[in-house]
Amino acid sequence: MAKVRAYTNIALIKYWGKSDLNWNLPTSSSIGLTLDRFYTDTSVEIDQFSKKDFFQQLNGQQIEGPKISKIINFIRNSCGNKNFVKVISENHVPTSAGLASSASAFAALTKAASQAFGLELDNRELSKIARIGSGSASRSIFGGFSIWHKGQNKDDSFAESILDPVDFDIRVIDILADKRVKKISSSQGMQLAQTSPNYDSWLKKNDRQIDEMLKAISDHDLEKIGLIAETNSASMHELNRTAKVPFDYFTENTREIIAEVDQLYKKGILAFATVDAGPNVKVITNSEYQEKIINVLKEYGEILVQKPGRGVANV
Ligand code: 2P0
Repeated sequence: MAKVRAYTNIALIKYWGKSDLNWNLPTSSSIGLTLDRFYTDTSVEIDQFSKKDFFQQLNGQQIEGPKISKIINFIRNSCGNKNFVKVISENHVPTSAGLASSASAFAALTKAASQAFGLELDNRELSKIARIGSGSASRSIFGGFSIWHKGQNKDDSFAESILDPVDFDIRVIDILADKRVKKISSSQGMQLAQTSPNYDSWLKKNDRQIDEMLKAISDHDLEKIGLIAETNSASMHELNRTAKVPFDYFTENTREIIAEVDQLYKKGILAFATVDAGPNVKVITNSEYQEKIINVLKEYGEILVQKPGRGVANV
């Protein structure tokens, strides 16, 4: 039996579109930062006597059966072992608050399943398999900053480490202002966004921002990292508003919190807002400014502060 823990990651340069639905190939490369508070523990055990796979989610959250099967079948086929497995998974991610658990869930499942089947895969190979379950999971294989290269085909779309451990001061503050589950899943949202007339120009801008972000990380320049991430997030949400069927993850709270973050930055506080496929804002900052930011934003909801986290590992 193999048991693995993987953490969630936040996208600084977002993945927001697919070029191949079956292999989950993205239209652009993306950059993430793995964090240290939310994680998934998954165990996989070969059951020689079972006639089918068994999946269990310990904390009552929904099981994404077809996607789990896709990963298990891929690993089973690649090692020629026909046995069935028992998968037990526990998410320590507040999914009801719109925080994504799929990145940590599929990263943990991929490493645990490959170990259970006796495969010794490096992190690059693991990231390709995790990607099939959920794109952002490819980045959660790694700790700290990582990049998921879009690639051309299923074999060269992988993630790799940029900087781990992170040797400078960076914090991500989650404001859990809106606890409703998102109405439009990431996969649906991306498909709609790809109908925007601005999609091609968004892709070109993303390519430029990848290079700018890599430089900002290598320079340890928190302000540049924050400014690029903020612009990148804003343009992802603008795409959604210009889709053929327009939609918006933002709520009134989202807009108010972003306005507060802008005001803080104008007062000289390093604070930058980024929003994923839900209404909740995450603020990029450092330990020097975190208390000032929390003081302003705590009226909007529960606050959680995260630091850079580790890549997949056995527990
Ligand atoms: C990201 N998101 O880069 C982007 C930014 C949300 C906004 O990847 O369809 O669960 O399973 O590959 O990875 C969340 O979507 O999507 C996501 P699928 P995933 O983190």
